[in-house]
Amino acid sequence: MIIRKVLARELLDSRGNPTIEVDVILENGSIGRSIVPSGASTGAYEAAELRDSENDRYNGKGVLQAVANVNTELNQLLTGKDSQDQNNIDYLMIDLDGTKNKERLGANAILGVSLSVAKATAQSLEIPLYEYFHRLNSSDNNAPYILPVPMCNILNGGAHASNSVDFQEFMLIPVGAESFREGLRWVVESYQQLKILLSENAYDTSVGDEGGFAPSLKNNRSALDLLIDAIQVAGYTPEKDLAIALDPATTELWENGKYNLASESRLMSSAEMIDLWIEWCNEFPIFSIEDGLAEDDWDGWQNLTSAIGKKVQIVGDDLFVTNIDRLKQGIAMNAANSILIKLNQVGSVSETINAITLAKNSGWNAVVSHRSGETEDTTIAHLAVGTGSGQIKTGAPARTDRTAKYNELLRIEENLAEKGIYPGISVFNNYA
Ligand code: 2PG
Ligand code: MG
Repeated sequence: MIIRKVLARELLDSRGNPTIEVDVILENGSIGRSIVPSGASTGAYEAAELRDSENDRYNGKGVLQAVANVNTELNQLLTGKDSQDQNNIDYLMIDLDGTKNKERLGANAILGVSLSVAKATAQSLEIPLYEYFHRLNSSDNNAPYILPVPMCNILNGGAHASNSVDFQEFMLIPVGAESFREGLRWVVESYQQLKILLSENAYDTSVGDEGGFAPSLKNNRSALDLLIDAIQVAGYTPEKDLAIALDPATTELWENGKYNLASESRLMSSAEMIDLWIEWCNEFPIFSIEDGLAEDDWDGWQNLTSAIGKKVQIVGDDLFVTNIDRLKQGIAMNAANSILIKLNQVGSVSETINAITLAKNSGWNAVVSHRSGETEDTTIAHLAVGTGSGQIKTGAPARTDRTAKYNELLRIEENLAEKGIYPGISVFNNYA
């Protein structure tokens, strides 16, 4: 399957910021197309997103240089290459870029090509993308297909909203459902009830970047009370049916060695932050905490994991940035027990799959994730199923940039029928 042409264009993400779309066209006429997402609460160790910062189009956020890099250097590099050799293609691009964090050509440019090569190949093989990822991920074609348990962000704060809530994401996980479809419905019904509860209590029902409601609450903890109420009013049982996951994204709160909870005028040490998570986990059915500590607070991560890592999923996002070297360090240090997986944090399909494989082989969980700036692209739904990661985090069950992924998972579940397994609570067995 020979690559005929690679070309890119600039279009928009869900925040109205420019992003890059890449088409890969094969000699046999197959086409792969993908759009790259973009974060707001980005980690310092992420691969570099190339933006045209020196010119004032789109306030310096244009991606014309990244587009040009695809249309010239990457097109030249890959024309005539075999699209089925994903690893070779990814590493050819990484070598041509020549920097540690893909800053020369841009991780956005490289990832767009990498994804579209995989999609064009899947189309050429006449198989769904999730099946192609399954082949790339595993030598065993009979390995089961696992639908991801969704973590749905129904209340937004932090860098994703302009309300008073310091912590970024309050999510529901349908651990007790029998299927993805059923679990998603439970979340949707709770999300709708949350809106009613907010209006009844005279809170704002506008939404944040990921489609969750973004009310200004009296303190951070009230978000948890509201989630529990919403679950119950919707007719479900907290913990048994729907558990809670948090992404407080505390790198954003880290200032001079302290965590600044501005809405509560509290400056907290790492130890105090850990105490807060322990207290909340004792009081609420919180099964997962992502970025409970900042990206450089390695001691804090070790302390948190040794305190509650046997019963709570401790997920590193900014800490690991889908980077296998940082993940190795985290595993060696017992600094967490799970990793968040974002394709654009590392910038290629092969490196992403390598990180998932290392996590799984080390007994860690891997949660495939969207970015806060998203598009209609549904690749991560296929990645989650194809790699059997077992979990996906892709925002509220509202707004097309978020529901596009959930809807794709509904189609995939239907397509897989009895070949697809919804793992439910069992993804948390390591921490039971
Ligand atoms: C996160 C993500 C996605 P962003 O912190 O996990 O929810 O946010 O894309 O802004 O980094
Ligand atoms: Mg995060």
